[in-house]
Amino acid sequence: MLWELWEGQPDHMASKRYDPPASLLSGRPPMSDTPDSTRDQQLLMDGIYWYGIPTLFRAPHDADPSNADIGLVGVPHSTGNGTTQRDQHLGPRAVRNVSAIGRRVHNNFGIDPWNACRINDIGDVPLSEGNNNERSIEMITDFYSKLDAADCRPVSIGGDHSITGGILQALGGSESKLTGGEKACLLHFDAHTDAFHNIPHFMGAVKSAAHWASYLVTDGHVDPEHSVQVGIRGNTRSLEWLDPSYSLGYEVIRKTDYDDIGAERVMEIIDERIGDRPLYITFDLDCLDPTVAPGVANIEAGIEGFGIDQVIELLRSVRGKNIIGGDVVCLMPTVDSPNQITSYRSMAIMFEILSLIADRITTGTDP
Ligand SMILES: [Mn+2]
Repeated sequence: MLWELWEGQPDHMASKRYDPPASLLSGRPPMSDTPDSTRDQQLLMDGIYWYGIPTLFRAPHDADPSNADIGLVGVPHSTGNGTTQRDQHLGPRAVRNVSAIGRRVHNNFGIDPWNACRINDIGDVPLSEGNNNERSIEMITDFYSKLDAADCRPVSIGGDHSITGGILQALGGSESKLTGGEKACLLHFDAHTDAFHNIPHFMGAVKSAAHWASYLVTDGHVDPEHSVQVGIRGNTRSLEWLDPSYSLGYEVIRKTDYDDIGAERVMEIIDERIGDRPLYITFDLDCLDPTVAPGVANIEAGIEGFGIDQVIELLRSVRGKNIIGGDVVCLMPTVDSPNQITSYRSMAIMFEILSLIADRITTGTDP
């Protein structure tokens, strides 16, 4: 099929090197100014994942957050997990390798996010002390403070879930520009609550992947009363494992609750809970069923997880809300299937989140 496309191209395809237009570097290719053949060539090549420089979604790389409305960021961090599931720092590179194919329009919203606003690949957070989790969380916070100061909304790929703690220490609370000094509300997709505070550390990691949803509340960065944890499931070590979430004030919708009450009611709860407060979306891939997303850390196999359509529906239900950013975490490329399906799932979720933000910017309701 692809070969037929090439066969049908004029001779110059065979004789000329493909030169991406300089305009691609700005992220705004002037399609209408170019001959159709050049445009088609560009679209063809840009959609091939193995071609070219593997930035996230083939977005222009620009480390200055003041040049972007939405900043795509990699957070190659894995020592916050506390267990031996340490390959999560390979997540950003794995998504970079496939995400060119995700540079698409959003048919459901009827928008082209890439032309609706400025979306750049800001790069990876440099974590030169990666084996020191606490220092790394500080460095993540410093990095995102610069995005917050520049009104740049981050959509990030981790990394283990401890990165969300570092990110929201910058994005939520009295110092935050993106929230206007308010705490952030969370829409938290996960098989686990990550709200443990009855133990001081998780195998040495203090601001760990198991603690972030707790200390962000007690330190004043997250508003639990207007946040929702959804998709929680699994056979746990303690029958009281949800108590920390309840005592902090979170709404918890287990996967079995979702099955019982249905998607419509869940979306109503999310809407009522969050309203139009500043919202941050954090998406742990382990909320998906292992057959849907096999390459995750801390896999939960005993209860069926979400399908991809179910989480996409829930994500789209917050369309129009004031989303200050989001992340996708816990990708384990080293245990993914050979066709890298979990990296593609990560790309798909990132695309939904960035499209939600671009849609709000496009419709002019962004504050
Ligand atoms: Mn989890």
